[in-house]
Amino acid sequence: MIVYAGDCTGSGGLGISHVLTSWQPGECAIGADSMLGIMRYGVPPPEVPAVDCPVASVSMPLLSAEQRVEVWHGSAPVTVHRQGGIDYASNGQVLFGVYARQESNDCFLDLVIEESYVAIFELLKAAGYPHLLRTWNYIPAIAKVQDGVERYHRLCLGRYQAFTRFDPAPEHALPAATVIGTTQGDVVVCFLAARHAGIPVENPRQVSAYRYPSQYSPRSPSFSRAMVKDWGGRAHLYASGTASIVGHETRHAGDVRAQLDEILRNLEALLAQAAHTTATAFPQRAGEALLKVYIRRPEDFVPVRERLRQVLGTYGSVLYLQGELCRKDLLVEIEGVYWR
Ligand code: 3EB
Repeated sequence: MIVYAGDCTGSGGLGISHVLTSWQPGECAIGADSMLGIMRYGVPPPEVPAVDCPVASVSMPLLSAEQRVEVWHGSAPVTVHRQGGIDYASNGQVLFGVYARQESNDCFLDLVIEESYVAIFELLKAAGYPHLLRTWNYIPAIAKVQDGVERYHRLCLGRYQAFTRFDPAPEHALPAATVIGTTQGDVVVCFLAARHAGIPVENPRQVSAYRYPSQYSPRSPSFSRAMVKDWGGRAHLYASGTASIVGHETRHAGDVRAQLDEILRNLEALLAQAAHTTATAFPQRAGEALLKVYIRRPEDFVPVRERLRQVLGTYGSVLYLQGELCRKDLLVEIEGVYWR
């Protein structure tokens, strides 16, 4: 049963749907042969019907009662591959991949991440989908210190190394991204790539993450605030995990409600900037969207949901997840797919 379906019409279109985990094959209007990938969240992750496509299993509690998974699907049949630990599916225009890696004690996270991204870039080049549009990085114990360096900082370091190896000046082609901490399980990197480039968008209210001062990380985070991609008739905007950050500083430490309102202002500004740079309007409340809301403390779920419902009404579909955020003072973060 599809709860909320994104667009998947037109040639080469890409759709994203939130589907109840209780769905049975045949009951779901998405053709099994056009599924590019599934992202499932839960501890343990929910069962999904056996379909031949990459499945990301993220050990992260789903706070909403309704169990849903996110399905990425196209309008063309996919071919599915497995190569060096990476599962990926492509359909001629878009490639969706999942790289899940178990960590060993003798390997620091920067090296794990560098190797993962090098493998991803090599795969994308070889497969003919060289443009990385969007990544999701789910990392066990993201805030833990590993040999004197916080693991999020190690992630930034390893990611930076990999990006600069393939492009000495990657600032203007960085993908949108999310980095969230999990409590257990593999390092999971999901990614979306295309044959043709998208347009990265920055947020005028925020310092570009790749220009953050070094107090946040020895190497600045390699991501853009959003990526706009025209799939041929339909345009999508992938908003990176957006937090209560203005300039480069956290705002409203300790106040989840004020952080949420700051995030909504940031998303508003991001969508306005996207309209300006790409000449495509993505209205925050009149268009369509799928959102994922990451909440640090489970007790903040109900007030956050109440406030979001107040602001957004019944617009779009929202998954509420409990995860650890990259900075200790952040309580909530929102990522989104917008389309029109
Ligand atoms: C921030 O804006 C909040 O390192 O890829 C959000 C989304 C954050 C992605 C990343 C980090 C990343 O800095 C943290």
